[in-house]
Amino acid sequence: MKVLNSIKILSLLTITLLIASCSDDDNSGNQIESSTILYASNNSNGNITYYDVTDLSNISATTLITTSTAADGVYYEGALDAVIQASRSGLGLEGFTNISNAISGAAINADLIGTTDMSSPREVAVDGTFYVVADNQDVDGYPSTLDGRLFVYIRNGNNFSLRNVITTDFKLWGITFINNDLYAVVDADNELAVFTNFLSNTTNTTLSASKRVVVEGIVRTHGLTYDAMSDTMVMTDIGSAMNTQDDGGFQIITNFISKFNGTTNNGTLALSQQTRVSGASTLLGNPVDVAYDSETSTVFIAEAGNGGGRILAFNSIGAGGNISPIINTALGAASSVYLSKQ
Ligand SMILES: [Ca+2]
Ligand SMILES: [Ca+2]
Ligand SMILES: [Ca+2]
Repeated sequence: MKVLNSIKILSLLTITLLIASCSDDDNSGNQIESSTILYASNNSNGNITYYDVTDLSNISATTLITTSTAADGVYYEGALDAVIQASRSGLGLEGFTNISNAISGAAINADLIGTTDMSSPREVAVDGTFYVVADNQDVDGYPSTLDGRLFVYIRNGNNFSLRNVITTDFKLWGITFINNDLYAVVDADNELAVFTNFLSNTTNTTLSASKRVVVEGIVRTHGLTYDAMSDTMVMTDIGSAMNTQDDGGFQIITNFISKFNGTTNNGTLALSQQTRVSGASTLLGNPVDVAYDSETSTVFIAEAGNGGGRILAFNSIGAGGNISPIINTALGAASSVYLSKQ
């Protein structure tokens, strides 16, 4: 019996080894398998939801319970396996490490924390250990004078410390880095601004944009994202903030750097150089943030208004127009999205 058992174990071991070597063979020559994860924040309950969107026809959602009741500016830091968001109830950055190990429905505690300096934090843009947060609270008490603030934090270990605050002469919402330059939407308007070498401004100061261009076709922009691999910028258009259901859209700008650099300061980037998606079928009312996957040419949207809030995705965009989303999943008062390949 003992011999027989040994033979069974040996043959099982052989089969296991064979399976292992087979799967190794299957993987050799192919790309390492990776997951595509979309992180989302919301202003309905402040929890973090992430979606495995590796297979767009079979997405799964994980929700993690935070102590915040409203949040924006979600970001994923791979080195820490951490989700960071700007808490609109706590008025500071908060981060949650080892996020992949958390089980859906679990309450999570912030272990990346910092000072609570802000009034109305929105989008977060990250360059290395620098975290910049756009705050859209009126600065000087006069809403008629357009302004906003960019809070520059440095992450040191598990702590965010405020380095300096830049006051802008236009209203803020979405921001993103392209190398050393910080691009910002001009909220309540149809313009895109850039601050070149933004982080070289190390003191508390007031700063005008290095350049602003009108993005033709947009009524009121809010969110933006840039994909360096494909040199693609995507900007959202909320139309009227009062119409939460069907007057929104987004515009894709390919060969972005040359088009932006080729437009003069205060000049217009023509709609004919962009692809616009809008219309009732899109379910775009107030699309407040956007992410882009150039591998699958997929645009992901945080839609704050339509149906109470949704996460939407679009591909096969072609010439744009009134196309239907390929993903439409409810997320109350969705506020931001961030895409990560892992
Ligand atoms: Ca003001
Ligand atoms: Ca709208
Ligand atoms: Ca975002």
